[in-house]
Amino acid sequence: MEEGSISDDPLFVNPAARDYHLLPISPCIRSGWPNAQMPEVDIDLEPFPLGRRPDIGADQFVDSDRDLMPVYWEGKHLRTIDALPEGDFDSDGLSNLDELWNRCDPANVDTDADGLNDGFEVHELKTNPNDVDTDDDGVSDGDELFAGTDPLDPNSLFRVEAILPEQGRLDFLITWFAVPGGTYRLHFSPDLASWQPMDDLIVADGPIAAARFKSHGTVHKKFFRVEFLP
Ligand SMILES: [Ca+2]
Ligand SMILES: [Ca+2]
Ligand SMILES: [Ca+2]
Ligand SMILES: [Ca+2]
Repeated sequence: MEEGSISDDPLFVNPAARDYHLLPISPCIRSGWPNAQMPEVDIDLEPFPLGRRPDIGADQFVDSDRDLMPVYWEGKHLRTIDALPEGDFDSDGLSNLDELWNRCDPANVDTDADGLNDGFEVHELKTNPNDVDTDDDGVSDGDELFAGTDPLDPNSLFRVEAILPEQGRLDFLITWFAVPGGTYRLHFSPDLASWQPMDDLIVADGPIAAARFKSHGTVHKKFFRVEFLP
């Protein structure tokens, strides 16, 4: 590998949000070619260093108060460079420094807008505070918490499992993935526009719950949905 080049993850602050600044542990820091022709300032108008190797790329990691939070990041999010790493500017339970490590916004209590505070996601739920659906199963972390499913397990989610016709398609048995002990209600619609809740509440006694729908032969199309009652 040529001097001044690396093949490691450059560890940008938040590439998903197009923030290509360097994290404090980025391998780019002080790995630039020492004799490179450098511009006078980087993307934050901070000067390139004199007398030492520069950082690779368009950002020079500058942390003049040595609190591990780069100066540009403190200025951009906290409007000061005097924020303390152990402080919690937005009072969301996640320290300013941990906001940086977790690619969060230190001035926003719920960076990924899934209804759960950054600190609660990191410290309690162990979900990614910068990913609305940590296990990529199509249901947000917040909705999974609400429905009682595991936001870290893509096989654990609240959805209908099967709709089984009975009695020559007059009746149907609807089954869904449930939380044992959870309470549910089946809704029926002939047209996906008007929905009719069934009278009976169903309490799941295992991971699969079921309800039977009797149409008495009066409707042709049938749609179902299941409501979770917290
Ligand atoms: Ca915080
Ligand atoms: Ca935050
Ligand atoms: Ca969140
Ligand atoms: Ca999920």
